[in-house]
Amino acid sequence: AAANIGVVGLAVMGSNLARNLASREGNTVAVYNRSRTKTDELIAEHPEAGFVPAFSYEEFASSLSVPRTAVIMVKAGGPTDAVIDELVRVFEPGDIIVDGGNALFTDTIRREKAVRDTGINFVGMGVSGGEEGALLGPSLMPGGSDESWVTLGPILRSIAAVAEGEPCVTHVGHDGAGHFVKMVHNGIEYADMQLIAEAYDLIRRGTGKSPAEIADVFAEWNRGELESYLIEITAEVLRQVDAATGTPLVDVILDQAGAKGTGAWTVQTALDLGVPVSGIAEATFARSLSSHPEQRIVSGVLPGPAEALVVADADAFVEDVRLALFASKIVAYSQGFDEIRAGAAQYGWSIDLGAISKIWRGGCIIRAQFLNRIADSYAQTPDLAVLMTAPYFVEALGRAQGAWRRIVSTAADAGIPSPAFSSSLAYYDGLRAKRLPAALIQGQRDFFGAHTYKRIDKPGTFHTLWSGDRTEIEAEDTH
Ligand code: NBP
Repeated sequence: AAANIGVVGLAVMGSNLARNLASREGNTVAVYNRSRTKTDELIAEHPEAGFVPAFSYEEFASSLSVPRTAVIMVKAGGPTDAVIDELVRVFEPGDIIVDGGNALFTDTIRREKAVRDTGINFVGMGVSGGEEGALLGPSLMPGGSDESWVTLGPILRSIAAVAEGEPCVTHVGHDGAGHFVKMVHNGIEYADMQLIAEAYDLIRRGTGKSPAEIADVFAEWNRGELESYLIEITAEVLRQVDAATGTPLVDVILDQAGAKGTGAWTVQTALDLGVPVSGIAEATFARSLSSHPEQRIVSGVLPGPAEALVVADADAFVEDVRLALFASKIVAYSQGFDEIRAGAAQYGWSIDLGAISKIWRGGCIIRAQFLNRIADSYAQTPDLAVLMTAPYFVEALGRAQGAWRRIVSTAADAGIPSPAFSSSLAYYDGLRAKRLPAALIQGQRDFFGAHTYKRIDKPGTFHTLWSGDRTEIEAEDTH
């Protein structure tokens, strides 16, 4: 038993995570992959890592010191179940199995329960930052038991990204909490990317700036309150020139966005929880719309506005777009944190929302300055019901809302789709509204289904006899 930690699954994520682990003082890493070639290659290419290779699950188990700790990095779904079954067969009570793949949190809840019955600990862990993060320092979101965290905590802290002196890892909560939070992270990432894409599109169509000029705009934004990895890489992508054609790369990339499904999971889960995550939903649907060429009517069948967009003052317009982006981004994060709060309540997890914002400051795709403001907000008011009502965000939204409204209405007038900008603004105004037309919906529901309604002026539940004399009666509160 020479190794203190093992990795199963040596594709790009697993091999990089294994190398990251091996580079830390005190770690000896056992490695196993279903097909032998990946193991052989890793060992040959990285002799400095001192890996302990195993070629069967039995050999893998016996190469690990007790309690055995192994991180699975294989394809999510069936492959993960297959590996868990094998590890459960060769591991013993007290050992720890960590799934670092992109599992759906309900699968993690199921697996944790099943594995727990054997006395082995199971930890579902969200890993963000892609292959580079896995190698150099990811943001890690482990769930699982308190007992496993005692062993795992120091190891994970040593390999995680560091932001402002703090490792980007925290024990998120029990069973599926880590994968839940990773899922929402990805949902927020979808919203952030869509918002940036809408900003780019508006600037390009509104001012006629070239992609390289817009790259300069994003580089400038990255020096202010929007500073983030996604803004930074946006500038890089916009500046890239296609070697074959000499045109901006963004102009030769097919405009159909792919997705691996975590955005959809975030939205599906939010629907189940009854949490409006409209920014994330619009971002997910915008990718779907883009990737259905047979439905995209580009031949002028559907009429658009007669007038093209004319922007009189390009600098003022760009600043308006920046503020609209910032405000919409606040909404997207606020909705995402709201979903985590609701998920925690539903599944009985105790999740420190401030700690989550801190572990996203480094290593992961949505890393941003802005997350410090979220951490500050939860430090001030831990049970904040709506993140964006914290003083910092109220000030920012107040400063941005005029520009936000101008941009959404300009986009609508010009026929430029801005689903994430406009739905975020609608959400914002929905939260602000003193009275919502939900009252009318309750009236309609009572009319066709006797679903009853409550009144603003007295307690109780009521029904109007719509098909009778239309008097109101007091009703049982059954709906
Ligand atoms: P893949 O998701 O491409 O999975 C390939 C690995 O799964 C190989 O090691 C393969 O072994 C193994 N595997 C399969 Br497929 N079926 C197996 C089975 N039945 N038993 C044992 N092993 C099996 O690898 P990846 O891109 O490195 O991602 C690993 C995990 O990390 C995934 O869950 C992914 O969603 C997650 N993740 C990825 C990223 C990213 O940026 N790529 C970021 C965060 C998380 P073989 O070599 O024998 O075929």
